[in-house]
Parts: sequence; C-alpha cells; structure tokens
Amino acid sequence: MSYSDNVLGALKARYSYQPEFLQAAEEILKTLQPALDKNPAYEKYHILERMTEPERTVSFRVEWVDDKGQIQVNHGYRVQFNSAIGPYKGGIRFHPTVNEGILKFLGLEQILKNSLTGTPIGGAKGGADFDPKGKSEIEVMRFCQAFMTQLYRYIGATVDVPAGDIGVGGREIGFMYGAYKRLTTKYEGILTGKGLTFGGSLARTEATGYGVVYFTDAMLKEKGDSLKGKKCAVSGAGNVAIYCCEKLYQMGATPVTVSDSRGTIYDPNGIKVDVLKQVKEVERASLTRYAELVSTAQYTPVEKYPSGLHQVWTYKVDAAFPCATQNELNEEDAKTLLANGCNTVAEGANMPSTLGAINQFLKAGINYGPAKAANAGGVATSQLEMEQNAGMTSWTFETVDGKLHDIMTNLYNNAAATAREFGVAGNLVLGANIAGFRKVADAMIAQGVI
Ligand code: NDP
Ligand code: 2IT
Repeated sequence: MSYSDNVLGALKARYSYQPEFLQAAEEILKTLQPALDKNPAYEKYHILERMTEPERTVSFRVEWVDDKGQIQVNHGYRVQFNSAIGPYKGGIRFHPTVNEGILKFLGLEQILKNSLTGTPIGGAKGGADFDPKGKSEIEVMRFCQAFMTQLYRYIGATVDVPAGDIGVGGREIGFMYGAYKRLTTKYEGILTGKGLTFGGSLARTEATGYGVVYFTDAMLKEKGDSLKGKKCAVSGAGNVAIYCCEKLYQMGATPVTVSDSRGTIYDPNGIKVDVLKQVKEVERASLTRYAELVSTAQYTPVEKYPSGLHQVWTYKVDAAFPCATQNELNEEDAKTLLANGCNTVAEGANMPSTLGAINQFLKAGINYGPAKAANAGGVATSQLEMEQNAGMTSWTFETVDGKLHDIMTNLYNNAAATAREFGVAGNLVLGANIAGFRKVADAMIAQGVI
C-alpha cells in the first residue's frame, strides 16, 4: 500500500465521525503520491501524518444574553492547523452546522491554499455554531464580543490572524475588533476584512469573487478562450457570489443565477448586482425579496425540488461558479452541467463539489479550477491587508486589485506548470495540491520536529 493510502486509512479509522474532514483529506492525499515518490524525504519525516493533524485546536464555550434576557450557549473553536510558512491565517464561520470536523476540513484546505498564494501565511480556521439568521444587530454584537472574550488569548498580528467566512462579514469583524481592543488595549492588525476607517484594505470585500474570475480568465486564456459572451451559473448570494457576478459582467460574461438557503433565482437577462447588494448587504433579506424587486427573475423555493441547493445547476450555461457552501454540487449536478454543454467550473466556495462531481469534471477534461486555487484571492488580499497594517499605510484600490490579479495569474501558472511536471497537463486538482504541499512540507522538514 502506498504511503498516502496508509495515512488516509489511518485518518479514516481515527476520524470516522468527521466526514467532511475525511473528504478533504482524501481529495488531497489521493493526488500527492507522485510528489511523495519523487522526494522520499516526505515519508521519512512523516510529513503527511504531521500535516493532517492540527498543531492545536482550541474549543470554548461562548455564553451571551439574547434580547429576551435569556442566557444562550454556543460552541466556539479555532483550529490552528499549520504554521510552517507563516502565522496562522484563515476565516471564522458562524453557521449552525459548524463543528470541529467542518473546521478541520476548512483548515486543511487553507494550509495548501495559503501556500499557493505565494505569501507567508500558515493555515487555520475557526467559528461557532451560532446562527446569525433572525438575530438583532445587538445580539450579533453581544455574540461577537463573547466569542472574542475567549479567542483573544490565542490570536495576534504575528500569531494568528482570523478573517470572515460564512456568516462573518464586515459587521461581525468590526464588533470582534472592538472587543479585542477593549480586552487588550492594543490597536493591531489581528483580524482582516476590517472596515476601511480602521485598518481594512480596499478591495478585500471584492477579493474572493474577483479572484475566482481572474483565475478563470487565466485558465481560459491558455486555451485561447475567454469569458466574453459566456452565460454563467453562480450559486450563493453572499460575499463571494456577489463580487463574482460583478467581475463576470466586467469581463463581458453574464451571470444568470444566484441562490441562497431558501431558493434559486434564474434570470436569462442577467442578475442585477445592484439589487442583489441592496437585498443581501443592506436589507439582509432572502432572495424572495430580490424576486419582488426584479420582474424578470424566476424564483424557485427549495421546497420545490428534493435537495434544496441543486436547482441552480439545472440551467443551460457555459460556465459554473459554486460560491455557497461545501458539497453543494454533486455527481448528478456535474452530469447535468456537462450534458448542458458547460465546459468551465471554478469554485468560489470551499469544497463545493463532491468527490464524484470532481471525477466527472476531470474525466470530461473541462476547465476545472478547484477551490483552494480558484478562491485563494480572498486570503491573498487578507495578507495584503496584513502588509499594509504592518507598514501603517494603505494602498489604493487599483494597487491592491492589481496585486490580486497578479497573484491569481501566478497561482494559475504554478498549478498548471506543476500538473505538467507530473504528466497530467490540465489537472489543476493535482497541480494545486502538489504545488501547495511541497512548500509547506519543505518548510516543516527544515524546521525540525517541533
Ligand atoms: P456569506 O455568508 O456571505 O454567503 C453565503 C451564501 O451561501 C449565502 O447566500 C447563504 O445563503 C448560502 N449558504 C451558506 N450555507 C448554505 C447552506 N448550508 N445551504 C444553502 N445555502 C447556503 O459567505 P461567503 O460568501 O463569504 O462564503 C461562501 C463560500 O465561499 C464558503 O464556502 C466560504 O468558505 C467560501 N470562501 C469565502 C471567502 C471569503 O473571503 N469570504 C474566501 C474563500 C472562500 P443564506 O444567506 O440563505 O444562508
Ligand atoms: O476560505 C477562505 O480562504 C476565507 N474564508 C478567507 C480567509 C482569510 O483569512 O481571509
């Protein structure tokens, strides 16, 4: 049995109760063997056993008082997965489904993603099983303060720098930043995604969505193709989806769908980004509100189809951008997209495609940009925010956006070149995994057993 299969087997035996973590580990480990064969030091130094185990996981009680005066208790975590190439870095997710296994899958992905950005940041992820839906702004503030009251001990500008993810945007980062300052009296860049008046970076809000499209542009360019004139299915309606739609228009493409946990919007005339921003960023409403505001929009509620998330993949499109959540695109969805002539998929969300769906895309040989490569623009721009904070300066939108564009193009070139090096040109799953892995593994070996 190969080294990678051995380690995967041991992980499956030990963590059978963490299916998402095992799924992420399988996707990664199944592609690494050629790199492990090429450099026996990785097995000699037990790199896989070490890289798949977090350096540290902190879990804590988060207690707060709701608007009715009732005491609420949530579970909070920070998985500090790997610090071989830099301080821990990765988002915080507030969603009722959050548990240690979900955060381990996200943290493992983050190690390789952050390495791929070419910047010096380690991998981490955190969050809580708090559901921001239906909470008042004051409740969200109390929760963020309670969460930071636990977390502040473990983070720092050169230690661990969290950011946003599902359910955590500018508002929540602001509340957590204020809480950190109150607890420590320090004004430091301990979070990214901050507001522009207190150390945030221009273009961080847009970065993940824009980055996905820059990556796709680079991927298509190599084939002599472009996004111009392409019809696109985008899922999700949050931070990543909104700015993915915005950049698609700027590239001459048309997003015709968005979705949220309640339903899907289809509009052959194209999604209206200004209305989407109003509904999601300002009103924090459901897409039913979008359908009220845009008469050409066709709305399908989740109750209308068996497994809520999947309606969005049933339309005839040239390209698909899953930007909602994990496992939102399964093997059946992949077959539907392919049958409808879709030949480009780029992942804004983390692990949106199941292993079966990924196999379909690879088998069909379409342009497929896996999450840890395609959505790395968010964390890369977070690192640019850290750089600006460290230098007590701020750059223009054009400067940050230009750097983001260069990072995404270099990242694509690196993943594509690595795929070619291992004789599987175009397989960006293998290319991204091996390129991200080697840098972290080499740093771990150089730093010894610690
Ligand atoms: P947001 O909270 O801003 O938006 C998430 C969107 O996805 C919402 O429309 C939400 O619907 C929908 N969604 C989330 N969970 C589910 C679910 N279980 N079922 C159905 N719909 C769901 O998050 P982001 O846009 O920031 O994140 C989206 C994805 O992108 C995540 O996978 C995240 O990890 C990834 N990502 C985010 C980055 C960032 O910088 N923010 C960077 C890289 C990756 P509803 O509003 O109804 O809940
Ligand atoms: O999944 C991700 O890369 C993020 N949620 C962004 C992390 C960050 O530190 O900006």
